[in-house]
Amino acid sequence: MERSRLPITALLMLALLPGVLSASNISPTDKYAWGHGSGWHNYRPTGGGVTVYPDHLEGYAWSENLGWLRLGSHEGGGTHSYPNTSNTDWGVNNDGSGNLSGYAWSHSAGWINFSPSNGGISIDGTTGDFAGHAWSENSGWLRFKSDSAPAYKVALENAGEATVAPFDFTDQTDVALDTQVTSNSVTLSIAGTGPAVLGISGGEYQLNGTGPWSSTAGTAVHGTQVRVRHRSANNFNTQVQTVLSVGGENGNFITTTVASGTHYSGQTPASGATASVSLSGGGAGCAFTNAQFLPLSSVPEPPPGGYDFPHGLFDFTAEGCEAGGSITVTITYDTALAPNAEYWKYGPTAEGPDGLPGTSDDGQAHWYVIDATVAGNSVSFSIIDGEIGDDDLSANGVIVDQGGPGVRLAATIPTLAEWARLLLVLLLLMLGMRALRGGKDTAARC
Ligand SMILES: [Ca+2]
Ligand SMILES: [Ca+2]
Ligand SMILES: [Ca+2]
Repeated sequence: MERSRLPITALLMLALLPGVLSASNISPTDKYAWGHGSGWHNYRPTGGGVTVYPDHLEGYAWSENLGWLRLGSHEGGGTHSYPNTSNTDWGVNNDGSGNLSGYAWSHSAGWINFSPSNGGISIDGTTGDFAGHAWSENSGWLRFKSDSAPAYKVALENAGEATVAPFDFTDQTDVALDTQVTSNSVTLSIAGTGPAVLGISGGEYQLNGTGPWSSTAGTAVHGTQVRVRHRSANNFNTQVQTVLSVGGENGNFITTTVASGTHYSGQTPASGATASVSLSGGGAGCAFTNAQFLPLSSVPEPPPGGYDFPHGLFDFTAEGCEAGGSITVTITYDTALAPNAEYWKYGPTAEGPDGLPGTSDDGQAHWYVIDATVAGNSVSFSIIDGEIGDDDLSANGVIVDQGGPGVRLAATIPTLAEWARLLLVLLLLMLGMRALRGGKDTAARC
């Protein structure tokens, strides 16, 4: 770099007092370096101040004897690196581990080299302390730390803490149900010397596009790329959110599933096996807007005794149907249904539990059976909008239902031991009756 061409431009820049400056991250107390030929150098002076970024330094220090020292030609923070090849791109760089290099400029002292032969400046990643010597061509060595009296140093404020720039992930809509969805990748901007602590809820994260996916805490440094993923909801128009926290900043990733569909599959609550459901009829736009398998406990009344519900209940809402139209729902389970299975529903009916119109229980919810066809693993039933089986009791293009196949349990068959006990009781009864008859005979003879 041709140093001889530099001073004029630099002089012009230094002729102006520092203008709008980003807040210095130098300690308000540990802010002095010492120059044998130039006295104290204040790295956080009033009206100036130096800011250390993970890749560069910028801002102004003040020397009583030399005036303003500028740490780099760039201002405004962000990501920056000084090539130090011309009179417009000079400054002090940070290699990300606290090792400084490049040139600062002082009108009085000329170029100040931060990585000279036999010297050099580094910032401790834990304590934030600067250490070492820089070299000024006009005023000699500048020392940044001394432990002997008078002890002094330049140090970072809040060393070890990281300041993370706000970030977010792009949310996604109309995603498929129950599917792994991966977010866009975000490059983290982190100031400060320490790594930022990273945490996640509701998903997993991956660093730099190749590492393992993790759901436990970790750390990130400036420039780390991160993306997150989660499984989308297994219902229509339903959100799932992942929140990634990095050093106190949160970014969220929200997916919303498609609004409706005529097919659904999910795990049944009783067995955990997957069952699939399809809807047909009801007109072109008629589709599930809610679909889920639920346990029996999801309804407020237990099902009738003597029935087993091996697959729990299927709960759905179909919308966009023709008013008064008929839909057919077919549920296919992983195993064959008992041939005597009936499709039980829990919900309100026009006539209520007593089955009679015009009585006080009309419209009340209860358990009842609707017509259904059982074939192998499948059960199929039809519901007319507003008729029996439609919980909203209204021909409004919406059909609401929850129910499931109930299988009548076989009557209990006595075991062999129970049979033996029954025979014994019968025998005793017979003997008792004979004894009674014998007594009567005796009495008659007397
Ligand atoms: Ca977001
Ligand atoms: Ca009634
Ligand atoms: Ca309806």
